[in-house]
Amino acid sequence: ANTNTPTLYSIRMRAAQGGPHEQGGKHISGGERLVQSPDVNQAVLELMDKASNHSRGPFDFLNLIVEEIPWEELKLLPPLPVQTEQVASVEAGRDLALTLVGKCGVSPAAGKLGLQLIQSMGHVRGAVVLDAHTGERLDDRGERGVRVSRLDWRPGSYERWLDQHPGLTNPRTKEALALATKVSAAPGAVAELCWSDDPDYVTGYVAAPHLGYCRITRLKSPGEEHGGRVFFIHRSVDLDTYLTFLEQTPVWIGWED
Ligand code: WAQ
Ligand code: MG
Ligand code: MG
Ligand code: MG
Repeated sequence: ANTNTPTLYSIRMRAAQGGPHEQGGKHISGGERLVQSPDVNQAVLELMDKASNHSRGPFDFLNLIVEEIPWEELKLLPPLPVQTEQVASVEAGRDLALTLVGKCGVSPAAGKLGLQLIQSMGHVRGAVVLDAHTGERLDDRGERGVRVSRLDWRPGSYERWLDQHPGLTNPRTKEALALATKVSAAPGAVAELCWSDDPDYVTGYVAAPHLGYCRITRLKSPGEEHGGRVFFIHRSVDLDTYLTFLEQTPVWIGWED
C-alpha cells in the first residue's frame, strides 16, 4: 500500500438501550465522521464519548462501522450562514419555525405536519422526508428514518469558522451546521426542521439553501425526549438520487486553505 497518501474513512456510530435499534431498542445516540487515517482513533474515541453518559440514558448496544471512502468522491461545501432568533416560549419558537419554512416554500399544511411529526418522534434515529407541498412522507425507511452520513468538517475549517462565530462553541452546533449544510445541498432540498431528542437541549433550527442556518432558542420544553428532523423536498426530485446524496456522497464542510 502507498503509505504517503492518507486514506479517507467514514465512521458511523449508533447506540441504543433495550437491544439493537432493529430489535426495538430505544435510540440513545448516533454520530458520523469522515476523517483521514491518522485521525481515525481519535474520532472513534470521540464517538464513544458522545454515546457514553448520554442524557437519554445508558446504551446496551453500540454499532460502529469504519469504511474506506475513495478521495475522488469527496465534495467540499462551505457552511451555511448562521443566525440566532431568541424566542420567549416554545409556542413562539414553533410559530417562527412555521413562518420560516413557509418562506422557503413549504406549504402551511406540510409545515404543521412536520412539526407534529417531530413532536411525536421518540426513537427514530434518522430523519423523515416530506413532500414540501402536501406533507406526504416520501421515504420508505420507516422506524429507522434516513440517516445522513459521510460528512465532517474539513481539517482546520471548523477552527476558522469558530474565529468568526466566537459565541457558538457548542459541539451540537458544530455537528448540526455540518449536517444542515449537506442536507441543504441535496437535489430538491426545500427546508429542514430540527430539534434534539436529548431532554437537556431545547435550541433547534430551520435551515434551507437561501435562508441559511437559523437557530431558534426554544423549540421544546426542557425534559422533553421527543425530537427529530424533517427534510422537506420537491416532489419532482428523484428519491433515489436524493437519498444516495445524503447517505453516500462524502462531503467535507469548509474551505480550501
Ligand atoms: N441523519 C439524519 N437524522 C439525524 C442524524 C443524521 N445524521 N442525526 C440525528 N438525526 C435525527 C434523529 O432523529 C435524532 O434523534 C434527531 O435528529 C436529533 O438529533 O444550537 O442535537 O443529535 O445550533 O439530538 C440543534 C443544534 C441540535 C442547534 C440538534 O440533535 C444549535 C441535535 P440530535
Ligand atoms: Mg444523536
Ligand atoms: Mg447528532
Ligand atoms: Mg439526540
